[in-house]
Amino acid sequence: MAVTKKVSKKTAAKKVTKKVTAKKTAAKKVTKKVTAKKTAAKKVTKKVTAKSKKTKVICISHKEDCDGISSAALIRQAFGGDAILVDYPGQMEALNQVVLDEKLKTLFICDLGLSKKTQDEFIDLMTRLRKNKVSVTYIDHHDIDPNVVTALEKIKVKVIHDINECTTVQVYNAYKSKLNDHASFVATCAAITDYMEDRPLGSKLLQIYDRQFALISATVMTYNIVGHQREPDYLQYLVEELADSKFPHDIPNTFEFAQIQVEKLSQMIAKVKKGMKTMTNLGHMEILDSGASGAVNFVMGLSGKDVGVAYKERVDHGIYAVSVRGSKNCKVHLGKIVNLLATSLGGSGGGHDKACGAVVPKPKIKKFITELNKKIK
Ligand SMILES: [Mn+2]
Repeated sequence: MAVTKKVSKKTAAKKVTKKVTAKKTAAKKVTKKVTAKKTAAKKVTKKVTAKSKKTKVICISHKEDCDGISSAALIRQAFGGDAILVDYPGQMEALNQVVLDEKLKTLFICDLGLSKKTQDEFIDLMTRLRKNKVSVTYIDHHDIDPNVVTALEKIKVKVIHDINECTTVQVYNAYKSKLNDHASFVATCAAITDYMEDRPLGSKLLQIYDRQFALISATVMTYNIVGHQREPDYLQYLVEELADSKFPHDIPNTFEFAQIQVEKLSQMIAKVKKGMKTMTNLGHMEILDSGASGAVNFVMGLSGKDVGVAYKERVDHGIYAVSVRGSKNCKVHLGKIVNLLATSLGGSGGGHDKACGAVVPKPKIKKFITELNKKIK
C-alpha cells in the first residue's frame, strides 16, 4: 500500500510540473491541462471500478533471436507496456494466458509465424480477444496461409505482414512517428540477423550506419540472446535497454559474453566435422550438448550439401527440436516443405525459405530426414 501511495505522489508531482510548463507556453496546452484534470478524475473512478477498466499493453514476441527481441523493444518504445517473450512451443500457451487477462487493452504479436498446426487455434484466440474489445496487431514476416490473413482481417485484427522485411523493420516502418532515431539502428541489427539487410527497407536502414559497426553490434546482440535463452530476466533486460536506445556495446559485458559464445562455436566446428552424416541432398547431425540452431549452419557448410539439418532431443517431451538451413543454391522453400512434412508426421514446423525449424515426434526423426532428402532434390 505504501508503495502505491508513493507512486501516486510522484505522479502527482510530475503533473504539477507539467501544469507549470503548460502555463508558460501556449493556449493549446491549457486545453491539455483540462484533459489532464479529466484523466485524473477518471483515475479516481478507476480505483473504484478497477475490474472493468482495460489499461494494459502487452507485446508477445519471439525470444530466440534479435528480430523478436528488437520488435518487442520498439513496441515498448512506441507504446509502453510489457513484453512476454516466448519460443515457438510456448507461443500458444502465452496467448491462452493473455486471453484471460481482463485488464488487457492492446496486444501486439511479433515475429511469431503460424503453422498448419497452430493457425486455427490462433484464429480462435484472436476471435476471443476481439470479442473482449482488445485491440490486436499481428506483425510478422514468416510464410502464412492467405486464408489466415483473411480470417484475421475479418475480425479486425490489424495484420502487418511482409515476407520481404524482418519484423522489426516492419515495426519501425509502421510506427516511425512514435520512435526515436536510434530505433532505426535497432531495426538494422534485426535485419542483419534475419539475413534481410538486402531488402528494400532493410538496405535503406543499413545505409544510415557504418556496415562493420552494424554487423558487430548485431552479432554481439545475437550471441547474448542465444546464450541467455534460459534467463528470462536477462532477455527482458535486453528489451528494456534496446527500448531505451542503448547500443549493444553500452550494455555491460555483452562483448565479453560474445567471446565465450564464439569459443563454444569453434569447438562445435570440430564436433560437426566428426559427427555429421550425409545423404544425397543434405547433411544431418544429432546434437547432444548444445542447441540445434547453433550447429545447423556448420552442418550445412561442412557437409558440402545445400541443406543442413541439426536435431536435438527434448528428453522430457519425447520430441526432437529440428533446425534446417539452406544455402544460396537451395531453390526449394524449406519452410513450406518442413511445415507440411512435420505436420504429416504428427509434429509441427515452418519458417523461411532458407531457414526453418520443426518439432518432430522422437520415433519419426529418421523418417523426417529421409523424406526431406527426397523432397528437396
Ligand atoms: Mn524474424
